[in-house]
Amino acid sequence: MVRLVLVLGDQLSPTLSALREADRSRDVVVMAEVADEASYVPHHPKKIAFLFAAMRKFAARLRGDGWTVAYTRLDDPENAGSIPGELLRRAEEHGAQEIIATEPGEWRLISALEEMPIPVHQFGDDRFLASHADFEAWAEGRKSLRMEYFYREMRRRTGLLMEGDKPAGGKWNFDHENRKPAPGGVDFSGPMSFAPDETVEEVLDLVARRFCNNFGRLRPFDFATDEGQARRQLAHWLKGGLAKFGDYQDAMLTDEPYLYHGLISFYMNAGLLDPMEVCRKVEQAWRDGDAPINAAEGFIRQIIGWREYMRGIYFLQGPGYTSRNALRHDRKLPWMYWGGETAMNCVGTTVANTRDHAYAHHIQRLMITGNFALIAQVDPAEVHEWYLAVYADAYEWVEAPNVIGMSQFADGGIVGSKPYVSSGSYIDRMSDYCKGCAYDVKAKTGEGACPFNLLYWHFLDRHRDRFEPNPRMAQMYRTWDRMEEGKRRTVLAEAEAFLGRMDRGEPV
Ligand code: FAD
Ligand code: DLZ
Ligand code: SF4
Repeated sequence: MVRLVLVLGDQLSPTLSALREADRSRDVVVMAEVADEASYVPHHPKKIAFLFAAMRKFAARLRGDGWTVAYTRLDDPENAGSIPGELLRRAEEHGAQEIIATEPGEWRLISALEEMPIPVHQFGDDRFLASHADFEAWAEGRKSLRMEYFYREMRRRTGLLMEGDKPAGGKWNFDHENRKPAPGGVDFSGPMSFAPDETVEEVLDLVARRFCNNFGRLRPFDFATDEGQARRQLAHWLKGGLAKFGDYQDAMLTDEPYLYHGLISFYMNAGLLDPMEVCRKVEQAWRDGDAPINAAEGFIRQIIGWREYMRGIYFLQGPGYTSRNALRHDRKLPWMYWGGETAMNCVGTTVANTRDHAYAHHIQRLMITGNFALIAQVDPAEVHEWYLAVYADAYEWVEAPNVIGMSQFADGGIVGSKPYVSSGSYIDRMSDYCKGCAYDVKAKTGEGACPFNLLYWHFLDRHRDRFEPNPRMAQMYRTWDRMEEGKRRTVLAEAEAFLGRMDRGEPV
């Protein structure tokens, strides 16, 4: 009896567990561009175009490998509009009574598959190193789930950067060497540019027609859209970007949206690149003397540490995680996140990068847009929706723990031991944004004072009961308390006035 094999838009890997379980001589692969997936948040047009183009090319590849593929385009008149709808339609068409799938990366779709009237066998997604059972076993009985300990276990398990049972270079973590401020210039050309071929052009026309009101620029579009191109992008970055990745990981520059970052999360998350293969290549570059240990270790930590850890947290915490709001923040996301006017150069630049490229690098996401939303006390559910929509690498399994947990502290401290908040001086140290800003980063109060300086203290003051006992934050409260009382009152009043203007929709 024929079975259907579901392959989702972020499951474009030839070694996918569902494909391994299937029989290519009789089973039918189902792939579908559907309105439900394309609109559950207002995705950036580049994200939709990337996925549809990569899906179409992957379907062609599977056909070339001898699979029967039932592929539905968004504009097909018989398109049922959802993944379950398409599966039912195809099951009837092919007389299938059983479906094989690899577990999706969002609870929403896992439940939809569980509720199907035909049996769906969901196999684990073993493109990740740690299964749910592995992560649960690691988390069992621990008082706190800090990434660092999980990461060490992953190093031992994979053997990456290990010398026997000791970490290469004598230390597990070289993070303190990875915080250099912004360099004067960047001697890496950034990601490769892939001219759209016929398949990509067709998709770009479709996306331009159907998603023209979504936030984000569709063209120019130059992403890789198949495995070969993604591998070329990886090779290009290994050669030109990796060596300085560690040093300038936390730096930000107005005219350099990519610095030394890899731009490979789009491709790994969609299945075009295998994370372990990426890590092995990075390790080899270090062994060959082409990259220092702080770059190789820093990068591998992001993948086998943070990336795996975030997924573990998402599945461990369950479907309710995205509605956590431990700090009870309830402000609406300001219009400037959707391209509205702002005089804050750091926020304006990060949002403009996001609009143009469906990308911002980690420290922009964490310390600019994330930091501002947190100290402005924005509802984390709104922040979560924004991040899920605007970045081409965003799927809930990785976005939610980064936003709800790491960035907004809305999970009450599962991912982070303290909130990632800063005043303007951190941004000034790590970027060139303040030089071109209408606000004065050195001014703590008064006309033109940097809003980060006001909101930082306002946030800490509001949450004193929660954060003062935290030894890692005690120093911040001591500094606040040393400030003269009148000045403290001015800071709080000016912060309130700023938030009032922002809430009224005035440009800030
Ligand atoms: P590089 O800087 O070159 O890093 C290498 C790789 O490490 C990335 O490709 C990524 O796979 C991995 N990585 C690094 N940090 C993390 C992390 N914190 N969590 C998971 N993987 C990590 N990453 C996503 O893939 N999807 C998201 O939706 C996403 N949302 C984020 C939201 C916030 C608020 C923050 C602070 C971070 C988020 N990240 C997300 C993590 C990180 O910002 C991106 O993975 C990274 O910017 C991707 O660009 P890159 O490939 O150039 O990364
Ligand atoms: C993100 C996305 C979009 C925009 N469109 C589709 C689609 O039309 N068809 C599809 O199979 N997958 C799409 N995806 C990816 C899914 O939303 C993703 O598989 C789930 O969110 C689970 O990670
Ligand atoms: Fe951002 Fe403040 Fe610097 Fe302006 S002065 S760029 S608002 S940190």
